[in-house]
Amino acid sequence: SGKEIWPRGDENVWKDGTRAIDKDVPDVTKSIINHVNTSLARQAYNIDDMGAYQAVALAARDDLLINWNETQLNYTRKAPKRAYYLSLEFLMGRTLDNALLNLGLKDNFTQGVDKLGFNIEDIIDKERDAALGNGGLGRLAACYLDSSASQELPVWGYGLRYKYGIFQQLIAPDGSQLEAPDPWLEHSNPWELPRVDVTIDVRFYGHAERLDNGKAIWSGGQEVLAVAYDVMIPGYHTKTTNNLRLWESKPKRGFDLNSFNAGDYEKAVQSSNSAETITSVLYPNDNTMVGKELRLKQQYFWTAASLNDIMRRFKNYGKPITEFPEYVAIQLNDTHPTLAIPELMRLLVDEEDVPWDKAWSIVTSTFFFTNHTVLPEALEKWPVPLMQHLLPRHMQIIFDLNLTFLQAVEKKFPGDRDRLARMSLIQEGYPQYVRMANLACIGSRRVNGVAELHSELVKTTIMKDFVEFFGVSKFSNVTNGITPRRWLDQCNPALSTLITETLGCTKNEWLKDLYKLEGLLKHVDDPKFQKKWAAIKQSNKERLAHHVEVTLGIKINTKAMFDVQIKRLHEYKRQTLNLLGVVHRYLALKKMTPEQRKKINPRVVFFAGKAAPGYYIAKLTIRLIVNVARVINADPDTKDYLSMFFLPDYSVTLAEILIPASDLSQHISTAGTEASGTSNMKFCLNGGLLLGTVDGANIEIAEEVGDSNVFFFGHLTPAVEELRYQHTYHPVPVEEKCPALAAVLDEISAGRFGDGSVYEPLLNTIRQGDYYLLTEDFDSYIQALSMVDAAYQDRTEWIKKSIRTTAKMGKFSSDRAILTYAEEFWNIEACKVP
Ligand code: B1H
Repeated sequence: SGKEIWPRGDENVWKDGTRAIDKDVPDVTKSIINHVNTSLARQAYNIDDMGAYQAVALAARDDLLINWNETQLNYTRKAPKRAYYLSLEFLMGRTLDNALLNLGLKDNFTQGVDKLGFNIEDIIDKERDAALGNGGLGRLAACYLDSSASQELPVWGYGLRYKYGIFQQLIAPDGSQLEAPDPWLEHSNPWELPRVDVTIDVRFYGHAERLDNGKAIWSGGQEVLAVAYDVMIPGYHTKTTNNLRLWESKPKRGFDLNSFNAGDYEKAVQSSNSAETITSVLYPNDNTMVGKELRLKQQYFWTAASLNDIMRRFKNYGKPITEFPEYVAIQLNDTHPTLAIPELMRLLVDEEDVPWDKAWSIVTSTFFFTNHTVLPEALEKWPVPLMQHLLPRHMQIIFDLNLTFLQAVEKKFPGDRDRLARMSLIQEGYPQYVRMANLACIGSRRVNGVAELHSELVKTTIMKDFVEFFGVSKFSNVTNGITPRRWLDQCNPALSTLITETLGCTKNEWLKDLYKLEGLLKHVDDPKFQKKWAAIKQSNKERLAHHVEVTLGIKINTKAMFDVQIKRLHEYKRQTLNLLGVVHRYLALKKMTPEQRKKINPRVVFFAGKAAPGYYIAKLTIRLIVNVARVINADPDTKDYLSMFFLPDYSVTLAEILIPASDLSQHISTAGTEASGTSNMKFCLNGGLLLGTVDGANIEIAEEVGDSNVFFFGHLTPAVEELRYQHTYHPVPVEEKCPALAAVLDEISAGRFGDGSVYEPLLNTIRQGDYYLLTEDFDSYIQALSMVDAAYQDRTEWIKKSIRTTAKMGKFSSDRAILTYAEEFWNIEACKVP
């Protein structure tokens, strides 16, 4: 006791005890059995798959923890510049399989588990997804964490520990979507470490009293506690194991003793309820802003806790506060964490006594902002009265920043009042609104979009004035990427093995340098290789068919072409276009003679995806898909040639089954609306061909794989605005504009797939206004589908296209993307664990 030098006691005893024990198969079984007996208090005589999963997870976790500790200690010792990825969503999926593969222990665990009488895949299947995200934005954050750790970069994620992730989707007997809560934490979660000692006080409401030189005191209101939960993020074949810190909200005092003693029990518990509500649920909207007060509370709670934590860690470095940006870079994943900007100003000015201008220069050297959408309905703006009430000090800071900023704009563009109104952080009106994208832009060092086309659109539309003010060099592009560990090695192990055998390098080498896939090109014409390639696709299709048979009780023809569209339901993504295309095909098949039909390649169309619970048209689309599928699948004339399925409750785990099984995937958004898309990359990496519009990352995929290996259709982005104008001011009836589409709509209205009147609101979005331009693109879509049919007739040529596609996907590794952020924005380097 009283010993100042750490470690206490005998250093060698500590060191000897601190090493990974799960190495060979006997170590693995010993560790699993130990966890069965001690952590779970069970025995060989009463352990089922679920228990085995828990014990195996704990055994794997032991190894992760050793690495995690070493990594964090190393960061503390070397004190490198660190980057922080602030995201309200982390769509992680399952962890066990990924952890075993990254640790290089999958084989030993497979054998160990086998010796104990279990099957590793059954055990893996017991895990629930961590689904703390809506779609692409959340999954991108998860891929970036995997790549950061794999590249040994000192990067932490910060997010919220929602008690309920994205809702569970059920399909009612009438075909409508129902939502149920996702209680993912019901069974204990072995992948998180509660840090009851790491807590931060977060204030809401109260009042802000101005002092001189820009400072203020914020007091009163309500304080809640943020408690840290740490999630280990292992890199692939490296010791580096990074951290994802998720905050949970707790009441600061369990009971208000005054109210309690006065006999008002309910009031005493109420304050604790409202504190706990903050992190209770993920808002289920993708690409849409819903201005709920609780959502704003989530955003502040999370950014305040994260920034305070980051500040505390920076202070441990013992450097002067002015050097903050030399040690800290913070990436804002869309505008959701924009409050971090006024929050850092508040910390610096009010608590660290930094002069206002110096504080602003620290802030604007620290933050980086990624925009993920140009859709107007997704741009965040918050009512000033709401923000005033909830965050009075931050509202002051925003007004003060706005004044200085607009003065600078006025100086550069004298007398341009319209420009001032457009660029202001405040949108005038009753009420006024705070424009979060404007604030994120002026508070950040760099602003980027997520694919070439999207980044151009950011510069020419929503950020046009800001480009003119700051200069174009502040704005750039980082095309999204995906991790090839999860999205090839883990979800498609047979293909991964074939690739390794073929490339003549280790799996580790090509998974960390994905451009090596180009080595497959030499083998495109080798019939033996083609045969192996095709056999793997076939067995993945059978795996999917098996899954569908088990979950839906339906048998699928695995010789058919598997045509897949899986993504959040949204009008701009145009699932309706695909659906109407299927109906068109169905009607054509019905008109054929049995002889004619025999020449048709059978096709199975898969849909999956969730609709935001309040998005009426998206939910109606699901209902129509389900009911059209019922009719088509039951029709004896056509069912051998065309069938269609809506797979409920789309998730990361379901994607891992669907993607390797697809022959064709559809990414058919109205040009200019899908910022990037990332599943397009996943399908192509797994040798599925792409049918899409000239939008988002589809364009760059085509650039890589060559136009002859993708199927493009539809109008281009520059035409969209003009066409929309025509639809608004010079509408032409669908019957005239696109008779083929009109015929399809009429069949639906006439009740061919159940009561047509139910679907009128959906059909009317096309008949009137047609904002997403289905009538403009339908004919070329149908044409593209026949090109797909023609191409599929020549199976060898199709397989060659498939191989070429995989071979040219190197660019789309999230390692490339994260290294771009690290080198061009954050200025951080790899920090290797010795
Ligand atoms: C994307 C979102 C998004 N863009 C608001 N924007 C949300 C906006 O809960 N909210 O309020 C949630 C999500 N998500 C997606 O990001 C794009 O649509 C994709 O094209 C892109 O690939 C993905 C990752 O960059």
